[in-house]
Amino acid sequence: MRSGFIGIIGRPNVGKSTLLNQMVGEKVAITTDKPQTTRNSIRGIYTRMPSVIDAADSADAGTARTAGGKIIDEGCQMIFIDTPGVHKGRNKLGQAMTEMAANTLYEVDAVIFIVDSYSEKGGDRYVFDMVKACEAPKILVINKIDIMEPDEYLKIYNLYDSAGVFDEIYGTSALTGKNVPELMEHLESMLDEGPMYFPEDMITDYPERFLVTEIIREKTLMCLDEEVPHGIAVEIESYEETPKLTRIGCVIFCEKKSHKGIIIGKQGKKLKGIGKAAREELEALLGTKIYLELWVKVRENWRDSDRALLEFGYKEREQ
Ligand SMILES: Nc1nc2c(ncn2[C@@H]2O[C@H](COP(=O)(O)OP(=O)(O)OP(=O)(O)O)[C@@H](O)[C@H]2O)c(=O)[nH]1
Ligand SMILES: [Mg+2]
Repeated sequence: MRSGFIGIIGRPNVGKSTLLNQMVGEKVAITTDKPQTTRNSIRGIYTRMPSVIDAADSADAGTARTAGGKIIDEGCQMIFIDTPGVHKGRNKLGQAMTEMAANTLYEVDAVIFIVDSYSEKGGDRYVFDMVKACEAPKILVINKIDIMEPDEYLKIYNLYDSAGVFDEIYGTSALTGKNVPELMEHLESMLDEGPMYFPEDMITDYPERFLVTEIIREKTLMCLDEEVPHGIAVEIESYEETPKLTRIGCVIFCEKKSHKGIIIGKQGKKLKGIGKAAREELEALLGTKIYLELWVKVRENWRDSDRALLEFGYKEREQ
């Protein structure tokens, strides 16, 4: 089987997490229209088991055989690593996020650099230089072709093609799936023979509790505008599993008192909506009935607090 780790890197909001979900075929990472949604490196696993046909069905002898059968597909496991959007961090959270993305580049067998618009300088240039410096083979993905003018696509293509850094360039729509199978086929061809790192039915390696806080954060971000989303974090206060029901209590943190009011909404309506949407999705994803209780608390400037970053899982403890 071919196997390996593939990093997905780019500026915020270009569609990294949407592409990850499309390639894995399940929702592994949350996605929103707000930049800087992803705050951790998130692994999504695609596995295609080897397939063998019976000796009895195999007409031509002498070809590659396993015990009694002819291999028709040697199988593949690709572990995709979605990363936080690279940006100029104005606080410790932003710096930790960009660091996480940069570190991923050094632990993968291939890199997908993803862009969604034409820009020669600024942030795209910065990420491009990061990607260029890493040793793994690289693919450029020009995403959102479903809403991109052909002229812009061509400009992006020419800009990066002339750089001579990428093995291949794909135009995709991570949203509709256009050209994603072709991209995956190419990625597979870039990987060497390797072990199966994860069991066949595993699509991610993060714990259920992480999924819970992420889904709540997604639903919260979705109903907020502008400044508020960046200061949102979700923490589990209680988690109790019984055979019939999982009871979960979570705190949504924000940075300002005025934000708290916005999240709760008139007569608590907004918070209720967040809770309902999160509960419904979690019940579907976890396959169990859920009782979800949410509170909103203010924690000023938590994005500049090392302690808060550790507590919320946005920074790893130094060894
Ligand atoms: N039209 C269109 N929209 C897309 C496509 N891919 C992603 N989007 C949208 O772009 C927005 C951002 O997508 P994400 O997948 O969250 O982007 P990201 O790069 O992971 O963003 P960060 O985690 O913030 O760095 C969402 O609203 C997606 O629905 C695409 O191919 N076409
Ligand atoms: Mg993302």
